[in-house]
Amino acid sequence: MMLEQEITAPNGVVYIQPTGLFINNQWVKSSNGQTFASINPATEAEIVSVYAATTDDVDVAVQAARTAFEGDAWQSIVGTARGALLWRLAELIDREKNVLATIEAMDNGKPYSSALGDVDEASGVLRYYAGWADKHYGQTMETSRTKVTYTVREPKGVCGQIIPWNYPLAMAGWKIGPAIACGNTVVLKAAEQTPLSVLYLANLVVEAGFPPGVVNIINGYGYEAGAALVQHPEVDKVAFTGSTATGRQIMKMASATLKDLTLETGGKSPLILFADAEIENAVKWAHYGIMGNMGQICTATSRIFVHEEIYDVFLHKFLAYIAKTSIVGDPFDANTFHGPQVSKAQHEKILAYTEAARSEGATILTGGDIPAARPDNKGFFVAPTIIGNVTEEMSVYREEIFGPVGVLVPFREEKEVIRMANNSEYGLAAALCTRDIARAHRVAGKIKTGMVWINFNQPSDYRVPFGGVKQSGIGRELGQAALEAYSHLKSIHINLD
Ligand code: TXE
Repeated sequence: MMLEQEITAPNGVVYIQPTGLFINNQWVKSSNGQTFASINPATEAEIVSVYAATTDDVDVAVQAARTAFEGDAWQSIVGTARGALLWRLAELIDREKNVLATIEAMDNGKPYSSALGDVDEASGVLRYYAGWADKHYGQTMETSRTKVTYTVREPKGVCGQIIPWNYPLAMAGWKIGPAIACGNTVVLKAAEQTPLSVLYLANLVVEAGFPPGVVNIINGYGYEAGAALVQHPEVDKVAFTGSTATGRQIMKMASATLKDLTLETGGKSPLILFADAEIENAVKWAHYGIMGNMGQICTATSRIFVHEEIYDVFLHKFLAYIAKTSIVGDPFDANTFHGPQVSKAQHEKILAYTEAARSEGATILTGGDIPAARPDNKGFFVAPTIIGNVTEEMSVYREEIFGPVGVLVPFREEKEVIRMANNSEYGLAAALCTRDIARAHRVAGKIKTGMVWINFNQPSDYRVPFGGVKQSGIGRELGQAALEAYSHLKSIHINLD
């Protein structure tokens, strides 16, 4: 197999797809030649195969990142120059917007229009951290007349970054931006389901002028390449976004060398609609909160609590809104809101949840199955699904489904809904709608999550910290907070006596 292949995407875009491992600014094959196929989830057809890193390949990538980190070129570079590299990469991403969004839509299944938004997110976050690269520094502190004491910010070193498949490009931007701004070098591993867009990004890394070994991008299986990256003694920090189960395994593996960790894992986020909520707004954000990106958002509000006074009117409007807005179809059709799930495994997992809900006595209010109409009767599509009549013990209420499946739960008292919202092992995000400003602040303060949206839902902002509490993660990404995650403080004491 070659290291690149010409692809004609379903929308007619023709481009050259890299398929190798990107190490030291060069494309290489995996050491034993192993590959895996990337599938277009809308058609179930293979797009192309890519090389999958072995443990040995991970070692080569980590050594490249280590050599780059210790080397003069990177050690002598100042923040302003690192910022310039990130800025140039952002410019190139914008230049390649059409191709990148095409790859993302084809490989992930998300509508092309949303994929364009992901490309903007990737370049936006890189520009944001380009700005920080020379504005993150230590302090001088007064201790005594005979001493001078100051702190400096130092990079952590080689960062192993493992990203999921729901927002590949955007997640690559979230991870690479702060790491490079702080002066680290990285080995980034993409998810098996969506290997393609980050490989295209790798060519832009070279074009932007990054020294070899500073940004390395590989594909590979989680249990093999991912685990090797986490366990590698030369990796100083691991940043992971993915499932809570894998997060647990990573934590265990990282404990061997007490690695610094940032984990962004699962969620079962609540949306609370109070009786005084502006109803059309509530409907719109309830819909986006669970149907956006086909429900494959870590902060998806999959538990929707509705005050009993507005339950009936909300339900009526919500189902009508879903029917009108969640148009199922080909990701490249401009009318499509709702593409396929990312993979066959996810498709099956989601349908198993709706089946379990049915057999446990819940009521499927809409969806619950493969949509009646699919393009060419193919693709991993799941109909937008809302389930009522659930109990707090049911798996659809408790577990992260990561699909377009929400449960609707009536409530009467504020105290009661806060208890129910917090009754979860997760604590990533929450949203609430009310016109009562005191209630909004009070409830936001009582919800045990890392993020709360009031009178809207979901849109994160790269200027604002992102992350969870409880089993939804450790540490924060985005905003100034991410700089803490990618640098440590060194204290210098000078004796003047
Ligand atoms: O996730 P994994 P999967 C949740 C969601 C979904 C479920 C399963 O509920 O249904 O996870 O998805 C790498 N050592 N989320 O199986 O396994 C893997 O290669 C090191 C929520 O795809 O967590 C990929 O790059 N790495 C989530 C990444 O981890 C390992 C987004 C994520 O895969 C590894 C995705 C190992 N042992 C799924 N095993 C969110 N928080 O947004 C796997 N990986």
